[in-house]
Amino acid sequence: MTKPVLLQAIGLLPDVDRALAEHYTVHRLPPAGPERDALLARHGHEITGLVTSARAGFDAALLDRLPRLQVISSFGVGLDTLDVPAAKARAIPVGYTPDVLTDCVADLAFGLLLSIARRIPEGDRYVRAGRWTQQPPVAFPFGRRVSGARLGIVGLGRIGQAIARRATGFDMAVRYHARRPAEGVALEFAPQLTELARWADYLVVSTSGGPSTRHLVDAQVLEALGTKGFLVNIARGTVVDEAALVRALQDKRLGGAALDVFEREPEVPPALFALDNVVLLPHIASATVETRAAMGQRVLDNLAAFYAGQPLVTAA
Ligand code: 8YV
Repeated sequence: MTKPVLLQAIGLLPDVDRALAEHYTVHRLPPAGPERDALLARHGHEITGLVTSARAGFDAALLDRLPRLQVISSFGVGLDTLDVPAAKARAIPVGYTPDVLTDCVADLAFGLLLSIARRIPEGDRYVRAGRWTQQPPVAFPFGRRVSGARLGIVGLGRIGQAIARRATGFDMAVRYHARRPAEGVALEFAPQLTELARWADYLVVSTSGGPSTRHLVDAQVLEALGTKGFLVNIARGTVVDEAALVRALQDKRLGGAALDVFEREPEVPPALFALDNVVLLPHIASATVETRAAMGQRVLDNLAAFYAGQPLVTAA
């Protein structure tokens, strides 16, 4: 039997790439330019499956170059870089990897929350720089309490709910803001995000990205969060008005921020590098050995299901 022909837009994990190469004929998509055009001109009409990721995405222009495309399998839960409507218009199912990463992303939200509140990275820098033993001594500043504090969650999908569950272990009061109240959830719903920010000690962003949430956390929301409040973002950089956030942090009008994602990542505003009231991570919320392996397996399982004539395990 001939193997189905795939286009792979991005390398995933060595094991997953090996499994793809074993079960399929794989063409790697070169970066935009003449090489890509040549590959698509030569092989575009053979390709029936596209492997991509939340980072690499796909657009309608690429689909136009793949006239026999039947299935897409994406590594990641985010859909903001995937033109799902364009795929739906062509009746192409889009697989993605929700659920398997929920716990690790929620764990990292708490890691960031504790890091900024208790000044953990700053304390690490203080010890390494020898400031603990310095004479005369330089006192390490106090952090802020997490247990029993008020947590506002922006977006109460799977990840937001997992963050809320973790908050119960810290005896936190939890409220959330979303487009509409979540069904079967006992938490208090905040229809106005600025009101939630005014109330909260910690505001964690866990909503999806894309045009509908762009700059949802704007200057007004940051002002409402104020010097008593901390912003944590494990969702998408685009949800926060980054320029307004940088200004608020520089002017000390916000307690602090802990960020795994950025508007133009991997570019991070250099103004943030000099500030102690911010914790910066390189988009690692799902990056554990276990979770990345599970995400890779789901990419394979979604493809295998499709080529066996079954519905995808998880389709967008
Ligand atoms: C990954 C993510 O970094 O799942 C997502 O949407 O943003 C992360 O888990 C990403 O999928 C890697 O491409």
